[in-house]
Amino acid sequence: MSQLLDLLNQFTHQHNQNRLVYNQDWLSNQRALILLGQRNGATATVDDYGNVYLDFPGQMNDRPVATGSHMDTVKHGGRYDGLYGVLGGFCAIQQIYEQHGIPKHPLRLISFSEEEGSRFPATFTGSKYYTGTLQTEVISDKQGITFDEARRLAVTQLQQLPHVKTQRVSLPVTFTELHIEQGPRLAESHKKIGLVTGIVAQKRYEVTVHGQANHAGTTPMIQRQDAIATASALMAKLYALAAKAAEDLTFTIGEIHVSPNVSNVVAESCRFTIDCRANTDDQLTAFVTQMLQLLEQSKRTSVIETLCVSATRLSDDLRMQNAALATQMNYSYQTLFSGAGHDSQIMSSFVPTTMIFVPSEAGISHTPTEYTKSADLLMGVSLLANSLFVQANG
Ligand code: HGY
Ligand code: MN
Ligand code: MN
Ligand code: MN
Repeated sequence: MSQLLDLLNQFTHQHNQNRLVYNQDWLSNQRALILLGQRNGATATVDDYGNVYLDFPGQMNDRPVATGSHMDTVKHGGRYDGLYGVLGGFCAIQQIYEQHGIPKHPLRLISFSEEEGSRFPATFTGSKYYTGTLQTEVISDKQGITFDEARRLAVTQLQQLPHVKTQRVSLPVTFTELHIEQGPRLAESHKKIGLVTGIVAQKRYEVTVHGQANHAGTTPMIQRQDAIATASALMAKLYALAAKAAEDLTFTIGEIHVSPNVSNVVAESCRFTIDCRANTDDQLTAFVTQMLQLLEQSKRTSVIETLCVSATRLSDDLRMQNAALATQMNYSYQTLFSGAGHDSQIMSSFVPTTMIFVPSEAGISHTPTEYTKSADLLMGVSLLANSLFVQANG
């Protein structure tokens, strides 16, 4: 089982966590995954968005039971978010063939191309493309490279690898995603496994406050249209509004871009992002309605919605099956709701879907200090292996 730890080291070079979709680290990891799968009896397929599917044989040649997660991570991210579900899924499948031989139904490992929306302002593009729910529009990264240019360049290199199929892939029977919790609940409860009941509703926006560039020394305060002054007053009001909202609501301004961003020039524009989430669609809608009214009242402000995902209920049957397995294995577990978004949110509209969490030390994630103990990583893989084994022989 140290295969998982070796693979994590190999796939993260122990330093860089900049696996932004279609960049060099992303490409080398997807390539390494394809070669790893082919060396272990899998048929590899790469679709036109760079999702990698490794199909392992079953005694019957019917729809597979699937596991997987996303290969990309946020900028300045951690070692485990997404990648643990891909490599842990691979190790769990290997465990089944080693210990039990060929299962009745085939098994599929999916490495989704992109989930985070960290390089381009588009999220879940891999699982949305897989499920046929992706609305494409022309978008570019901060260097002006378009999503489609980056996609074609990277995916062509994967699709040219020997023995790689290049087609769309049909949906599996079920989907199970292994993931770090990325929050504090398991660390606080000292439970080893989290079985996920549902995933938050999420909306993201891009807000631009327009001002007028001018001289920092000669422009009287009363005559300024200072975009930073307007934006910072607006942000303070938004945080105050969020503080009064539903208890589980989260409100984050994660990015701020100022133009021209020069110390002796009054700011011409200030663009910032909003990420807000709540356990139910109603709670989120109630907050967002007030938030948009606030933004409308503010002068010279434009707002674009960049993400909208509904709250998602995951499969109770699969979760209860995993609870029974965890009990048999003597693994302490708790059910919990996910404040992080996941590809399972997209998959669950099409096939029965469940998630298995392992603890994040001190609940930290989306930073290089993201950490999960090896023993916890391996327990997650063992439970996943048993879960997939039961499903693939059902
Ligand atoms: O932002 C999230 O919730 C996830 O990590 N994409
Ligand atoms: Mn590297
Ligand atoms: Mn993430
Ligand atoms: Mn993730």
